[in-house]
Amino acid sequence: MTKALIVIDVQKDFCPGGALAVPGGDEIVPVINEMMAGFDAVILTQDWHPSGHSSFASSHVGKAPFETTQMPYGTQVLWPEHCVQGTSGAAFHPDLRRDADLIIRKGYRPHIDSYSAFFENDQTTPTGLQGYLKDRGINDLTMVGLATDFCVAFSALDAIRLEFAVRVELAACRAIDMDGSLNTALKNMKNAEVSLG
Ligand code: VGL
Ligand code: ZN
Repeated sequence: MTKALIVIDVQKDFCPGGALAVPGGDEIVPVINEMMAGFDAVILTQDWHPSGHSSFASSHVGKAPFETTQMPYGTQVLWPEHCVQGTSGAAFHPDLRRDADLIIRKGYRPHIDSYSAFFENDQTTPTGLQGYLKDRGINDLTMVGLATDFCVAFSALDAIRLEFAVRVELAACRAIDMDGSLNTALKNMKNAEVSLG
């Protein structure tokens, strides 16, 4: 088994004080830093939206953050503006170790959001991560980061579909948890046989 740690979106905007703060988001940073030594590869993902991105409520007339809208690819939650390319909010948490092998950016196409590290929300546009892992012979993934119920869960479910062995280390994740989204995500991951720690 060649094992990778996939660190999802540990960025300033998802930590307390940020534009889309996840409660306790910063608490996981030392836990993740500590875990990094135990893997053959460490990969960071970075949510990376152009300004005016279609996942922002401000891009839709009459919509407020956390409402939903219909996109060509299905229902999309509308978010506060966050992780805009090149802004300080899009930067990694300042204490997160940066000595990773790869940083993969996602959410940079204006008209489509991307929760998963593998595919955008249309479930078909690839980010390239699958090819990278395959080329390196990596078949075993541990996922940590933000947020459990969105980007971490979508990444874990896609990884199972792509036939990786997948573990989500819940002690190194934090959730947004809106309208029962955390319970739904946990249930979906259990049903898909993601190993939950
Ligand atoms: C995320 C909402 C919007 C995440 C990213 O990282 O879970 N959530 N963009
Ligand atoms: Zn985003």
